[in-house]
Amino acid sequence: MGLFKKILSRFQGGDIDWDDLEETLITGDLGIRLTTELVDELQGRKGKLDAESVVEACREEIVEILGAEAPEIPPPGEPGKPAVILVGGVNGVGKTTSVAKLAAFLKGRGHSVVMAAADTFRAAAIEQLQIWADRIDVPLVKTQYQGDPSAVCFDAHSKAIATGAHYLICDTAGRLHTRHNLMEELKKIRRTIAKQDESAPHERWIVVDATTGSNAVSQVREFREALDLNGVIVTKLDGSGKGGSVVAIKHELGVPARFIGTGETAEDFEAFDPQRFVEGIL
Ligand SMILES: Nc1nc2c(ncn2[C@@H]2O[C@H](COP(=O)(O)OP(=O)(O)OP(=O)(O)O)[C@@H](O)[C@H]2O)c(=O)[nH]1
Ligand SMILES: [Mg+2]
Repeated sequence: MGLFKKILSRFQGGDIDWDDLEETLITGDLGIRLTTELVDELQGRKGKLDAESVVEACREEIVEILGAEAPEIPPPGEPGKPAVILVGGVNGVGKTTSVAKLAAFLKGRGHSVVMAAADTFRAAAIEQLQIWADRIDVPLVKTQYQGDPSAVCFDAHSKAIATGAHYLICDTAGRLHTRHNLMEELKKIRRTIAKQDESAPHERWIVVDATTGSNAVSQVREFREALDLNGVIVTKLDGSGKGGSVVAIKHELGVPARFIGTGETAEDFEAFDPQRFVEGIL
């Protein structure tokens, strides 16, 4: 049951139980800070809110945080100057799958795409992306296991430039945001990509798992520090997680959601739409 339907059913016909509302919002992964702000704001409003209007008010507040307009799809690069999308995140959140889905999404819009297999750390990772590359028919640049991830991205960037591709999407190894040396490696990948185009990577995104809850905020905080993030992909929204953490992420860290993953196939992927997202969690 959606977060807000739950609130509604609890308050049906009665007064609003603010503690209950607070608990529901926290359970929905909006985080303590945002929840407290939201509840204070609603309590401070003139005129009595009833169960219906408190849900509507929450909905409006959340849409306002997310921004009513859907964030733009990254524009394609010019020939010889591909748009570069660097994708990071902690282990197992869905980075590789999302890179492939995004490649298929952009290809489906008529663009040419190159992928880089810069997760050289996990033995099966290169093979995993190669299988995707064959399936969606997108060229992949890779190296051997334990190769240098920065060098793979550099080579892939060269190839994307030489072939006039519109986009380059770089997959990276899962890394804990608390591991300093691994975060430094990510910065190095970014600097290496900038060598052939100082404006690249244009998009620096983190993938977060919708079922992770409020730890997602700390993940984004650390990756933002390393990569100056400008986007989030939220995966596994087909599972039990409502993805409320993206509201806290936008509110506290200013990093907007860009795409969502809703399953394991290439089609289970769409551009983030704040209005629809809020309907979904309600
Ligand atoms: N249900 C569901 N499963 C997903 C989604 N995205 C990814 N997965 C699954 O999650 C698992 C991990 O996905 P990967 O793409 O390998 O994750 P990763 O972040 O690249 O993992 P590492 O490279 O090991 O850090 C796989 O079984 C995927 O099929 C999604 O949106 N919904
Ligand atoms: Mg991976």
